[in-house]
Amino acid sequence: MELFYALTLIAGILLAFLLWVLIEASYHSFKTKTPEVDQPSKLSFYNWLFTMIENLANKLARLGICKKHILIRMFSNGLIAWKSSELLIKDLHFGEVPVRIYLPRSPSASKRRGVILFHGGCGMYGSIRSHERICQQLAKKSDSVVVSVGYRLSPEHRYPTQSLDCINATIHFLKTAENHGVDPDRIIVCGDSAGGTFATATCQELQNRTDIPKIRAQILIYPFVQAVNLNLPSHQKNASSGLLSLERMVSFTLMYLRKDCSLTGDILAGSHVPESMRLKYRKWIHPDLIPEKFKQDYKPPLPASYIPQVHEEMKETFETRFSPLLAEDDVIGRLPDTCIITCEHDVLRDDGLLYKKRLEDNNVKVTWHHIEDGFHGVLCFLGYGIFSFPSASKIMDHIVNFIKGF
Ligand SMILES: *[C@@H]1O[C@H](CO)[C@@H](O)[C@H](O)[C@H]1NC(C)=O
Ligand SMILES: *[C@@H]1O[C@H](CO)[C@@H](O)[C@H](O)[C@H]1NC(C)=O
Ligand SMILES: CC(=O)N[C@H]1CO[C@H](CO)[C@@H](O)[C@@H]1O
Repeated sequence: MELFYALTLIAGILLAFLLWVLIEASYHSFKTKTPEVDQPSKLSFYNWLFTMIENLANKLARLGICKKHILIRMFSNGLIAWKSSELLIKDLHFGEVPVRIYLPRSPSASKRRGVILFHGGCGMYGSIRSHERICQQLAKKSDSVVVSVGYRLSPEHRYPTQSLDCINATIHFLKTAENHGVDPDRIIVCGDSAGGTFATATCQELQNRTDIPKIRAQILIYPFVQAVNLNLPSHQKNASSGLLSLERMVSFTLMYLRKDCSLTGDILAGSHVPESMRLKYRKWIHPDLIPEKFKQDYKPPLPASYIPQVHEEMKETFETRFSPLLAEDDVIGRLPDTCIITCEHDVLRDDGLLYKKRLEDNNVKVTWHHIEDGFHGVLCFLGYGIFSFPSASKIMDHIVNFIKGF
């Protein structure tokens, strides 16, 4: 009998706890605006769900039950996907790095293209599993061999382990492509969000290597490319819409670098950037470089007060591995043909626009698609049927068309 009472009590406490989390999450999500995306109520629901999980994760972390990123990681992995019968799917290691390779089963007269994909998730979330549907569709629709890279995640593995794993896996693929029926001269790197950062950082770092084939092209889907200015028009306008609010982005960035989240306010204000750097990077990162049609309602922010300790703490954000937009012109100009996807409802929209401009100014061939009703992270819903969004399929079609050009 006593056991019964004890169990009821525990169940009661758990229920009350869940209810409390639910109410608090709903309160928060009512404060956020719903953008004019395709299917806004669906996005609101996901935003509510994500906020709820984040709150629960925060509470469990405070109670010392489990670290915050563990629960969010479980959520970001999504549901297990069916394996397509048109593909041969194998788990391998490229060097030390776990990868999953997707090989079309249909015979091919010649060697196929290869696509190496780095999943997004701020370097802390996402996995081979979270991008299973994306990779399967990519392999089938573009008739290419796709390699999904399971790089090690932060905070367990400190920055820049993620980049290094991506680079190592890419080198391995370039060297052993023929073993997988892939033409080593037709290998394309691809990534969404932070995966886009790793993709372009990989292209930058490998550009002068003469011992491996050259990367043929890069596909950057709403990439993160700089943390110098977090007051660009897209940061300002969409600060609290979609799944990635500006605050969430900055706090994830801090968690990724294993810094104290209390720095969020200072970073948002730009206190980590000394005046000399602000002037140096003005020619690459400035609202003046954003086309007029993307700047309605933009208000120049108040000048930030520079705090040397914050700069010291945030030094990594000025490395090109972290902010590839800060690479010099001679590096940018050597990058391969590029496809950039930007979404209108995305705090990182202007990162994509500024990187596009830099590439074009340095004579790199750029194919750009802007998804008017898209939001950050939308591609991760691909393949979930009625739970997905039309703009996810649009992005897939654009990248498949781009890949088919090689
Ligand atoms: C990357 O590859 C090099 C050379 O094969 C190896 O020495 C290094 O340990 C690898 N690094 C990682 C992070 O796996
Ligand atoms: C590649 O070589 C060029 C020419 O020497 C140089 O300007 C550029 O900085 C090099 N890129 C990297 C990533 O080292
Ligand atoms: C919710 C919100 O404000 N969304 C806006 C994001 O930014 C674009 C333009 O920069 C607007 O069109 C959206 O309405």
